[in-house]
Amino acid sequence: MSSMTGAEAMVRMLQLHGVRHIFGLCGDTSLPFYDALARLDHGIQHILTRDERSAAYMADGYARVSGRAGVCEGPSGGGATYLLPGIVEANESSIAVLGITTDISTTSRGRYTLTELDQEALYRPLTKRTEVIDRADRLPEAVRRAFRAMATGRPGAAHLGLPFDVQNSAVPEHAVWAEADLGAYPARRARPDADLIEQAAIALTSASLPVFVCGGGVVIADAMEELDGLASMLGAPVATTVSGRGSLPDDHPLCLGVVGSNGGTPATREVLAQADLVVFVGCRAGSVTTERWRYPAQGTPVIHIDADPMVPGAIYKTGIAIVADAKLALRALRDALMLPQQAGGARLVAEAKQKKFSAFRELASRDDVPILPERVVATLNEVLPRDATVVCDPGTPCPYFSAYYEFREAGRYFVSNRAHGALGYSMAAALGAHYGRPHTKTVSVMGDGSFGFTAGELETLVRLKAPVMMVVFSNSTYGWIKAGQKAGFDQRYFSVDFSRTDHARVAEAFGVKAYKVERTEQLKPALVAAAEHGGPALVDVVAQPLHEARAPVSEWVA
Ligand SMILES: Cc1ncc(C[n+]2csc(CCOP(=O)(O)OP(=O)(O)O)c2C)c(N)n1
Repeated sequence: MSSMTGAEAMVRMLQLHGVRHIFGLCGDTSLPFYDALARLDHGIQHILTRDERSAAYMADGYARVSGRAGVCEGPSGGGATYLLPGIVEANESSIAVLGITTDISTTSRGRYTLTELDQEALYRPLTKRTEVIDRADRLPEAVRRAFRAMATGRPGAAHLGLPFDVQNSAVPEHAVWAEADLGAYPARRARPDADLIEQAAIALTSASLPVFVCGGGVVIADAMEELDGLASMLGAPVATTVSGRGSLPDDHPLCLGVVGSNGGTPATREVLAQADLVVFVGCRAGSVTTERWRYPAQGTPVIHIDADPMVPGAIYKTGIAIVADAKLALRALRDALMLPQQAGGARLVAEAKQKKFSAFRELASRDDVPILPERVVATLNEVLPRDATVVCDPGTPCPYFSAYYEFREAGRYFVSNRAHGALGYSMAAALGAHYGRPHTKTVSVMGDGSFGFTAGELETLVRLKAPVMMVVFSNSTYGWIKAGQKAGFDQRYFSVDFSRTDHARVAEAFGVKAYKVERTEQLKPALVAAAEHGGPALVDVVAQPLHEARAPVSEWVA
């Protein structure tokens, strides 16, 4: 019987699932795995990172824009703990990410071996599936289980632990096979119940103003066309969560934009408040989207479509709960509707947008120093190509780009880590997104707090010559928290300010093309030059601090 090593089998199993990129960082327990990657012919590019947190964010960014599982890896001990933030973000955001951590030998357990920890216990609450592979002959089925867990039902993250001795043990070749459909997600989609679709179609036809609230699930399920068809037939406004941006293009007459406390505005909230039927699609209706469960008001009739059976009914009394894939459910609903309705959504959407954008445009036209965030968003919107992907960190970027950046394509062109909102996500996620969609422009927008978390990856961007553009809102404070102290704690500012860093000079020292912008007349030329630069480029914008800005944020505590 012919065989290969566990490390070789892992490489082959990834290859068979269509993996083309692995983001990771080396360690002693990973040596056999790295050696297999070095020796075998597999077509997988290994992207060496400077921090495992970044590796996981890269895998996440890659998976979000490509619809394929993202893979990251790190060694035992510190590598396993550093990979966690990205794994949990992906899991809670329903993104298929596989984290591989190598581990000490099974025979060294319990002997105070350097880096020993219970990896399964560590990853269990944070993933759909975790497994430390104790027997090499079971490695292929463990990898298949991980891909099945990531791609089916509600997608999410999985973890595999790969002990050192297992990497060197024999795996029979006949066990090494994969079901290639599991490399993309969602796979094996659940169809909706026909009776519930009929009931929902009746409810939609009877409502005078149905309003959709779409979460990330619509784009994940690639249900944009079906949503457009259904909403257009009804004349119903389509609101989204932050992660749901791209469910419709922003210039669609029914696209209301973001609702909720982070990126929602009074004008978008007013439309939602008028709904006599709310249809949540691929959306958890969590604290941010519903402004702490207040909009829509409790008691509003609700239809909820979600792949996860635990979601509908969690927050709102739900008349019709459809547990199914968003694409299949929306298509079935559209087919079940007999005649086009006219809910007048387009007029309401146009009025709301007029209100929302008139205040924005006034601020965006000002030449204030420090530069207003509105000016940065508006100028980037002018400068970037229509299919650019914008990856935003928390702080100033997320609410501003959620509310005001106009994405003209349907699909995943806006990426933000909305499950946990950890600082320092966007630079790495943007690099991953670049590999997921290499022929379009990718932009990371961060606060200076986030820059401090992730600056080491500037070297990665330079080494890879990745044409990722970065914009830093430099305000020398953890502005979001300062804004919370202003709004809820009587302006008792405590331990939120830090000193100003010259981010452009830091970036230059790494070899990044960089621009420092302090006045509005410098802004557009710098953004144009950075966007056109063929390698990594950073624009450091000295910006109005968030606590002084008119941010589209209704609650600073989510
Ligand atoms: C890892 C992590 N720690 C703490 C927080 C809490 N937090 C949310 S926003 C924020 C401030 C962000 O500061 P910065 O990146 O400078 O952006 P600004 O708000 O100033 O625009 C902090 C500390 C977080 N989101 N992530």
